[in-house]
Amino acid sequence: MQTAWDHVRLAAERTPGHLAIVDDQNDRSYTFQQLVEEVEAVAAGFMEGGIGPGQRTATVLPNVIEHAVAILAFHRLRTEVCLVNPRLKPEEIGALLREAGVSTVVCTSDAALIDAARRALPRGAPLYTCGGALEDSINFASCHGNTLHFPDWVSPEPEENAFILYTSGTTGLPKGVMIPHRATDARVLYAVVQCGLRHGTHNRALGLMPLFHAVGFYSSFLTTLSLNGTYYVHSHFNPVQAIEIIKTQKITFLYGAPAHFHALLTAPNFDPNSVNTVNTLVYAGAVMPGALLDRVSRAFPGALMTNIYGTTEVMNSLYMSEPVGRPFTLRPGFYSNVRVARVGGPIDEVCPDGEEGELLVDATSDACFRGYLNRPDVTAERLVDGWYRTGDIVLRQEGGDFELRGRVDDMIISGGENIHPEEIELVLMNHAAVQDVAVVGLPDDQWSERVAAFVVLNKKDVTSTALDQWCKNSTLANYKRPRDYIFVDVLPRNAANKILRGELKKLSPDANTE
Ligand code: 01A
Ligand code: AMP
Ligand code: MG
Repeated sequence: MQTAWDHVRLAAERTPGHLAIVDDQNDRSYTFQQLVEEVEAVAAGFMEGGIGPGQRTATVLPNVIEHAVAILAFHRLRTEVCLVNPRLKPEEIGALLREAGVSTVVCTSDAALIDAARRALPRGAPLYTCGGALEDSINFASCHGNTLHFPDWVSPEPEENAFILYTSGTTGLPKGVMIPHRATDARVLYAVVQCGLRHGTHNRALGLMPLFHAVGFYSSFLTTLSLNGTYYVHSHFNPVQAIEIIKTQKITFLYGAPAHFHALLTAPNFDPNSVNTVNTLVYAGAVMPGALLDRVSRAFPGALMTNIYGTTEVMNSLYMSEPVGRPFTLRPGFYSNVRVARVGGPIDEVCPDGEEGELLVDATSDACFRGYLNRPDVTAERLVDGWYRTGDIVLRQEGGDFELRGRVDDMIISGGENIHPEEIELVLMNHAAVQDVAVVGLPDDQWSERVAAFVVLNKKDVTSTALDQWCKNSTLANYKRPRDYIFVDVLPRNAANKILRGELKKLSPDANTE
């Protein structure tokens, strides 16, 4: 078993002088040797701040270079790292940090976030900020300890948590997915086996995917470093700048959500000649609409393209090489053992080929998570007798390929982010003018699915702009806000009073009347 830190330090032994990571904000870059030294120095700084093995730590950061360093330094100290999405509102972030019982946080220098983090931490706990220290926080840039007496690296037990990654649930706080160190190798290897990567210093990756998601950390960042390639930091996604980096740095490996590729192709400076060094193009997180798939493949004619289906919980399960013309077709990956079971039925009620059912994934694979933090109830629902219930509806074709058909639940995937309608409905229902509301995902070229709210107003009148402002002022993260409001007289419901979301999806958003 190699942990993430092992992958990086062993890569550094192989090519100490090769560039490991390059920052897009300033001139900073680290060779593998310098990266190891930087991580050790920061880990020593954390240790002087009282951080040590067995504790739970957290980051709330975009893809800045400090984020990569902080994660590795926390692993070097054998802490369990909670990676929290900085796009969540401070109130929700604070609740997650409290729930996880973290001993320290590295976050941005946003005052409201610092305040929320401070209130979630035990009294006197160190709080590190990137981009300047505020109030009683410590500037991360000055977190360098003395490595002279720093303890030698002791590998953690395979079942120790490397990470707590978050995935949103129907209601309430996002669930913490506990990922052990033994999962690391499998979570890195699948991309090498299935996406056409080879070991070597020729690999140059642009870090499009957020480091706080499974794909961003394991498949983009760690895979690149373990191959002795160079990871180019992209601190805030900006398609114009991304194209500039691809061109000037001769990027070879791009791993993104469909929404990243949509943005790149629509950027004013996009030119296939600027991106022709890309030879490995991978997307994951959502279906890439067929029309976009065609455009991407024409824009990157020299790249081998792979569609990767996976989950935070079990990582890669299905994939498709050269997906053009078959956006919903996937096949099992090299370590996956999957089955299709009747929706709502027991796990051994396997559906015959050609029949829709829920995709179950072998949970005995090394890549699999250990359960949800503090949520034995949900863990027991999703992890059943060695199988993980994905919640995705698929159909197995006779030849062994799988076709993705939808979701068991009402989850929307916008830009590769999961959004549960219930969470948004709750916020909108609290508005005085809203009598009834249902949120659904509508097909969208940019976001794969876009959030739309069908609203029944009571006697009070309200505009969609006012409802949007209401959401902005709520605890809901901004990216979850509805992009369309459609005002209707009544919501279609069945005899059991359940909203018929399928019927709503058929209503054209052009029916929007403000
Ligand atoms: O009205 P405003 O100003 O608030 O609009 C803002 C944002 O709210 C909005 N926005 C979004 C989204 C979104 N996902 N859906 C709808 N709206 N994200 C942002 O866009 C306006 C501009 O805001 P921004 O902060 O500048 O946004 P960008 O930086 O341009 O963000 C767009 C991105 C596509 C980059 C961002 O959504 C993103 O990074 N998405 C990728 C998410 C991802 O990494 N998904 C994979 C998760 S791992 C789980 C998984 O699926 C998997 C798959 C395979 C696991 C394992 C395997 Cl093997
Ligand atoms: P998460 O719950 O954040 O780990 O996201 C995993 C979910 O994203 C899966 O259950 C799928 O619904 C969706 N997903 C991930 N990759 C793909 C893909 N390549 N195509 C379609 N849906 C995907
Ligand atoms: Mg942006």
